[in-house]
Amino acid sequence: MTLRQKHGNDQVVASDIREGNDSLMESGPFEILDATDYDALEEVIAYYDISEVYLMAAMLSATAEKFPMRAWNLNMNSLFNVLNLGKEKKIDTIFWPSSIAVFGPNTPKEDTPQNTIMEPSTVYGISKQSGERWCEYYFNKFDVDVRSIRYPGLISWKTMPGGGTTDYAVEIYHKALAQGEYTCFLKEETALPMMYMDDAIRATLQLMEANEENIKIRSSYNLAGMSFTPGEMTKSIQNELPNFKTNYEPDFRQAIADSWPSSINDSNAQQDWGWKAAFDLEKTTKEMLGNLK
Ligand code: AKB
Repeated sequence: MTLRQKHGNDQVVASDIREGNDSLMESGPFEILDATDYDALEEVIAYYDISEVYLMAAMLSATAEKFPMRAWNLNMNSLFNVLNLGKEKKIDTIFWPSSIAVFGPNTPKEDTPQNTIMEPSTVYGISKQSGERWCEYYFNKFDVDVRSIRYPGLISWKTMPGGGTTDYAVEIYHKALAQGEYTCFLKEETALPMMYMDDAIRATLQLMEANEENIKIRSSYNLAGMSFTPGEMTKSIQNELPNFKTNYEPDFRQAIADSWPSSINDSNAQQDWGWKAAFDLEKTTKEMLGNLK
């Protein structure tokens, strides 16, 4: 939707394996498309004369643990399809999201640097780490202009979370308004890197609009927004809803969260393309509750 505002509704073709929400369907072209189907992708690219692709399809951390092979197929083969279209010069530029999930239990947890130990212990993390290697390989070998960001947990009021470990940070706002109480699947003190959707979109477009020579990292850029715990998020909601209460019942996702950083160092993104986050926890809570109400 932001790309449509910037470039015009008909300049941005949305797609998915099922129909999108009304505003997406009514505001511009939409294609039912399986990103793992190379021929179908190539056909849509040729039909609309597409020059730039944002490949957002992926199975996230929690669901991927349940369906490892389907996750690997989706996360890897959709990427190879798009990278190969870039190699054949059928498209000019690619955006592909990586994640904080590329980091693992041996990674420095605080202020995690851009280049460090990366031994992810989840299917999702392994697929994103592999994807980063392939992005850099296609850039070095075939001059494919692919750009990537390691998204923290993203928080939006427009879209329900999609099977990840940071999903609690969205669910909690819906439950706070609907029931005044939420049962969190992570421990109260589990600090994780997070970002409000507006910041994530602004960062993605800033990276894609940056001059090619400024893009020094062709695997994926660390990106920081904010870092907080479920306990801190509960306090920020209680500032608006004093009677709100969170219970804590950690499940299998706790082990995933424990293998991830608490905070991210994004000095490269700041230096190379001028990134600076705008949303902290307090501002995010006001935005989320304000819009969900
Ligand atoms: C997940 O929790 O799996 C995602 C992510 C951090 O990439 N939200």
